[in-house]
Amino acid sequence: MSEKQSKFHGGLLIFFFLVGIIATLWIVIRNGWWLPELASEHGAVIDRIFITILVISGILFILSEFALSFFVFKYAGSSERKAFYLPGNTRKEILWSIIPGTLVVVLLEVSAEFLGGASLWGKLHGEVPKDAFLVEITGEQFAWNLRYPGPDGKFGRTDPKLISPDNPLGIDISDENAEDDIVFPAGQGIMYLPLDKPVVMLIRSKDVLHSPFLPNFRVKQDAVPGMTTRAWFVPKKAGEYELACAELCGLGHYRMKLPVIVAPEEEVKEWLSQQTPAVDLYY
Ligand SMILES: [Cu+2]
Repeated sequence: MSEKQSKFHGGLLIFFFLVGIIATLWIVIRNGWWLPELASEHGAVIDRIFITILVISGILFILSEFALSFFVFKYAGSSERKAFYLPGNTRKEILWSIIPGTLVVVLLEVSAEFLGGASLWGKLHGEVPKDAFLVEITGEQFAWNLRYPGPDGKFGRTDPKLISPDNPLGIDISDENAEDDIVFPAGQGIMYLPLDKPVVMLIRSKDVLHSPFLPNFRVKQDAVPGMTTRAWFVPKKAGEYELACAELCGLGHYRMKLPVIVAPEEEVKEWLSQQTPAVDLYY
């Protein structure tokens, strides 16, 4: 490669880097750069950790990209200078492994200990509050099934062998806990949640990996076929929100959204009492 070509390539790298920055800024200024309005109790801790990591890694990213483009440009191949062979330098290699390694550990410690990450993790993955509001969400390509436990507060048994077009979750209606369950087949439900009350979301999948994502509540948890995963949170702001699928699950992935409404508990109870229980659907 000639010296001219080489300089040209270095210049191109800087050019595309700048184009990337300008395009990113443009998107951010146009659409906003942060997650939608925070509406859950624990979300502030997540935001704090998120921003801290973003700022630190963002600064490092920009510095290293500029250094990279600068060196590519400055030390471009030259006909007057011979390329020379570097056999490797163990001391330097150890150094540039230890420095980023230490930085990652420091970042981890800072977010876990000082920003509240560890205790929040313990809280969200430990015992769920006893008086929580239950809702079950089951992903399938490409929509969400919903189920509420009904007045008894217990979900009835399900069996994959009972799944049919009329019984999309395979509810076993001979189980007494199943009779009052309220089922919304794929794409027909609303996630109606009580304000200021812990909500436990039981998460399942009928086919592949999905991931219910509630950006306003800073909640995201994978739906894994063959098991029930769980997420819980406390909605702190009434309003209308949206749940999306955050796991690329196939061609119709973008269609997997579900309306979410947060309202005072009385209103949610009233709405639930107007829905048809499983006993009327499956007997
Ligand atoms: Cu999905």
